Amino acid sequence: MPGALNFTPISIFRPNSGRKMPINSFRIRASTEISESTVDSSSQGGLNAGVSTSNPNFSPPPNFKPPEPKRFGIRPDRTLDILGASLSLIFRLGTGVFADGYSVSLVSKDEIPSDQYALEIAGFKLKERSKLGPRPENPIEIYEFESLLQLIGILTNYFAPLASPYVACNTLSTSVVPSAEREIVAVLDLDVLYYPCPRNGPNFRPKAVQMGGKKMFPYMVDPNTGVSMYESDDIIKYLVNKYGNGQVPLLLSLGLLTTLTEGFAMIGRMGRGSSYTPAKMPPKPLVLWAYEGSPFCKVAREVLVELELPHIQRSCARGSPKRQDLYARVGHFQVPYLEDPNTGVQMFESAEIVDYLKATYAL
Ligand SMILES: N[C@@H](CCC(=O)N[C@@H](CS)C(=O)NCC(=O)O)C(=O)O
Repeated sequence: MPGALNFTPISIFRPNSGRKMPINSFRIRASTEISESTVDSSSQGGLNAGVSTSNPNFSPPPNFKPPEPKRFGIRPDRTLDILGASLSLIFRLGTGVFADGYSVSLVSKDEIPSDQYALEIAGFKLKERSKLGPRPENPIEIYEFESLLQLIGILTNYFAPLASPYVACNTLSTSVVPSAEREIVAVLDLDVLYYPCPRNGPNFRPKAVQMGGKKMFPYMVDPNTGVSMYESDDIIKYLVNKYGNGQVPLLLSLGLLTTLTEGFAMIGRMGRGSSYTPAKMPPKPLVLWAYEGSPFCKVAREVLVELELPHIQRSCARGSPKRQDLYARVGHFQVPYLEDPNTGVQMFESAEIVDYLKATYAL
């Protein structure tokens, strides 16, 4: 049966101003320098490297058993967390939920073979597509953390001159808005090696300062080109020019409105993912299949950041072809999905992922 319903979302993209990459971006040697310190370099560069191996120094909690996946299910003790994390869906109008050029049609069940991923709704299946740009060979590397305080600081700086005419006027951009760059990563369907830099984090925060020369986050390194830079705005423009169609999503280019809506979206999480919880540093980055728009993924990722655990995010927003990769491998698609090459654990379910990470790594 042909598509009973076709839906292409209203374009939230608009051409950017055509500005090239910022001229003040500079080049550094990326991954090799980082790997010297804490993370096993052999695990970098290959996304699936070491996923099924484990390290004798790291083991899952006693009697650990991966939980059964429950799609869209919320563990009762986590309801408030998921509701809080869902605020971004409202304030950010779904930015970070759909991959670039997303379109969908509702088709009959037998139009999509059972070995192909497709979400089933009321006896129909969703046929989802996207139009993606050139793919980077190695994951982009980003040093960052969630910072509600940082955002409050930006807004205070912005509004202070309105209250006092004697204070110099500030301009506002999405420059250091922490979640903006995560949204573009989902839209462009990029895999990213995150180096979390929570407040008081002893490892990657000083490393980023050493590499880039400034105590500022996010800080991005593209090991494919050797380019590195600060400032969400510049990172976003660089990524859409290099790995997208050159157009910055409208909701990421609205200046004050972007900052305000990102801020409101973060309020629901009350500063989670911003401060360091002492933890063991594993030799290999964990792998999290996730995307920014998912509240379930958000709560899992926050804990990775708090514990300062380096992780590769395999982005798989709606329309991502990587959904099929996970489906083919595991026989089920659901995110978040965690692969820990340090213990050999592979698991679904956000609440249990949070418990697992704390039990395995927190000191
Ligand atoms: N009980 C799961 C729910 C996870 C979930 O339902 N995730 C959604 C994304 S927000 C998903 O993977 N949906 C499957 C699909 O879109 O095909 C958890 O807490 O992790």
